[in-house]
This record gives sequence, structure tokens and C-alpha cells, in this order.
Amino acid sequence: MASNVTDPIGNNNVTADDLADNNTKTTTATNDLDDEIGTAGDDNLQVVNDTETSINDDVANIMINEVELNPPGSDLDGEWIELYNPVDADTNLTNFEIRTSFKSATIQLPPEAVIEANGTYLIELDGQILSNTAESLVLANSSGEIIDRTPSLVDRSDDERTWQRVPDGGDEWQFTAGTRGQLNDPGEQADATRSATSSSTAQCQGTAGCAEGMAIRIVDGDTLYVRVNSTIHKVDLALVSAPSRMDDGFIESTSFTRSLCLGSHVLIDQDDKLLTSDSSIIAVVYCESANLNSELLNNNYAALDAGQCQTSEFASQRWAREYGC
Ligand SMILES: [Ca+2]
Ligand SMILES: [Ca+2]
Ligand SMILES: [Ca+2]
Ligand SMILES: [Ca+2]
Repeated sequence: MASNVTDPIGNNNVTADDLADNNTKTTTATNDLDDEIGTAGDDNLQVVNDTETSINDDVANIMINEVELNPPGSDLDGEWIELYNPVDADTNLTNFEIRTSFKSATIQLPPEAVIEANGTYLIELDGQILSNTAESLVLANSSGEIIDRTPSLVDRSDDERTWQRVPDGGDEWQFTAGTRGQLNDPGEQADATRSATSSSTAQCQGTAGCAEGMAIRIVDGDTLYVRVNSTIHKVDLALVSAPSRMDDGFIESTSFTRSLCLGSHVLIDQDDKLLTSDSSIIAVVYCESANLNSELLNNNYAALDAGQCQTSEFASQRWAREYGC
């Protein structure tokens, strides 16, 4: 894959092709980790929405907006997917389908399906279809053309939180309190003219270094080595403090980061305000598009490093604020 050591403008995104390749590997590797209940098919679907008239057929902009892989308690009959329509017109979803990577299931939308202007459309899944450890979804239109895809998603938290675009229709995915069938961030919707072909994956913010590489060694929960082309960088996570070697929780925290990141494609978003400590880069790290910094906090494998809240570029991100910045 193409990758640069640094990109001062911060446009160095994970590509859809990268994700597709990685998803294939991840799916195979984790086949035995997920429960095998239920099968996919037309009857696995129940739709909550009503039909409207005056329907737009320009369907290119519809996107997958929120996904609940791991609902609280049993996942059976509890998983759901939310679509979002950024366009100012009701849109017909006839013959649209969602394809899942883990079970290669196809979820067909019913012929009368319509998504309202600037609204959402909720698809409740019967059975258990979505993997909690390696799932990605694509949305195909009535011609079978893929018009949107999610990053590779991991949800080991058995609670109300979900993966969702914040703001609605934007490119950034966050793992946060679910808003089932409702807008994720009603205050701030993304530009409705966003191109449907832009990839819906993690990306850098700010102006400091941005690099893609592979995680080759995990030191502890919040420290890892990443190879970018032929250079190896030591990376410390911004705003996050995981147990050190002698501390309780070291093994669990390190294992978590290892399982999420080791050997994976990672994106390093260097902190604009806290560039380095000793020889390390301070950064937010995305492993297959999962934000490792917030995942560690969400799963209680690390604590917020509140001392960095005053200075870190990322202190204003939602996950950092949720944990006390
Ligand atoms: Ca669950
Ligand atoms: Ca959940
Ligand atoms: Ca699941
Ligand atoms: Ca929502």
C-alpha cells in the first residue's frame, strides 16, 4: 500500500482497498471468536420507517451512519444498522442491500423502503449476523453498485454504545452512546454535498505528522512500534495511560492492544501540541480504523492522562471529553 512517512497536510487516509484486504485476513483469523447463531437472509430484517411520496432517485449519497454490533446482553435479535440521507429529498431504497464481511450475509431492503430527507432509516436484524470482533459493511444500490462502506469495526463492549459517524454523514467514526434511529449529532450535520465516493475511514486531523504503517511490536497498552516504509517509530498514545510492566492490569491492557493492533495496518495522527516525549511520537493511533486511545479507555484498560488535557490537540475530541478532559 502507498504510505508516506509524514504528510504535513494530514490527508494520508486509509484507502478502501486497504480495508478490503485487511478485512479478509481479519475475518478468517477470528472466525472462531464469534458466536454462530442465526443465519442471514431476507427474513432477517424488519424495517422501522414509513413510506413517503415525492421520492428522489438520486441515491448516490445514502450512507451507513451507525452500527450496533454488540447490543447489551444477548446479541440475538438485537443488532441494528442505521442509514443516513444527507440530501434534502426523500429517497427510494428499493433493492438496496447491505453486505456483511464476517458472515458474507446480504441484507435486502424491502421494495417500499424510503429514507426521508436528512433523516435516518433503521434496519433491525433478526438472529445474530454482525461480528463483534471484525466486521465491516458495504451498502449497495439497486444497480449493485457499492455506494458506501464502513471501516473495519470492533465492539467488545456489551453496552449501549455504538459505532457512528459524528457528525451525521461525516467521515469520522466514533464509539459512543447509541442514537438508534435518531440523528447522531443533531446540532451539526455534515455538508450534504459530500462526495459519495470519499472513503469512510479514519483520517488525521491537524497539521503535525500523519503516517500509515504496520504495528510490529507492542510494548504495553499505550506504547507500540510502527514500521512506516523502512523506518520504525516508537509511538506513545496521547491522553491515555495504561499500566506499566510492574503494575496491575499490565498483561490485560497489553493483550488488548496486541489483539487490536499487532500486525495490523495503523494510522498515526501525531499530536500537534505534544509532538514527542524522549524518542517517541505522541499520537492518536487507529488500528484498522479503531481509535486505540479511546478503545483502551472504553474497555477500562487505561486511564485518561488528565495532565495532557490542557495541551493535547485531541483534548476536545468527544472521547477525551467523556473521560474528563
Ligand atoms: Ca452483546
Ligand atoms: Ca453496543
Ligand atoms: Ca454481534
Ligand atoms: Ca443514530
